[in-house]
Amino acid sequence: GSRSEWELPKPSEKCGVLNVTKITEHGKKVRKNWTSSWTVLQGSTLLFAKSQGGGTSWFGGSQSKPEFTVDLRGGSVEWASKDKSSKKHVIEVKTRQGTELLIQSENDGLVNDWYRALQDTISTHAWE
Ligand code: I3S
Repeated sequence: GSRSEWELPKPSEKCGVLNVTKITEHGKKVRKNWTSSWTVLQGSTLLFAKSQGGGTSWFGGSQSKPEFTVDLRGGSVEWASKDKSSKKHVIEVKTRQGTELLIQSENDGLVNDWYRALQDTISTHAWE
C-alpha cells in the first residue's frame, strides 16, 4: 500500500544527493562515470536515481524507477584509498555480487553520516 502522510520514514531509510560512480561490475573493472544521484538507503538496499535539479523529483514523479540498486548484505564499506579517486570524502562500497561503487560529496559531514549508515546496515544484516 502507499504511505500515509502522517507516517514517518523508518529509521533505516536515508536519502540524499551524492556523486556516484561504479568502478567494478561483476568483478570487472568499468570506466568511471561520476554522476549526481539521488541516493536512498532502504533496509539493506541502496538505490540510485538520476538527480534532477533539486533532487527530490524522484518521488511521485514519472521517474519513479531507480537507475540501479545494490544489495549491501555481505558487502563492505570503507574509506576509499587515494589511488581510487583524487576526490575528497570518498566511500568505497563493495557488494557480494562483485560490484564496487564510489560515493562522494564535497560535504564531509554528509559523507560521514552515510558512512555510518552504510556500516550500520552491513552489520545489522550480516547474518541474513
Ligand atoms: O581513476 P581515474 O581514471 O583517474 O578517474 C577519473 C576519470 O574517470 C575521469 O574521466 P575520464 O574517463 O574522461 O578521464 C573523471 O573525470 C575523473 O573524475 C576521474 O577521477 P577522480 O579522481 O575524480 O575519481
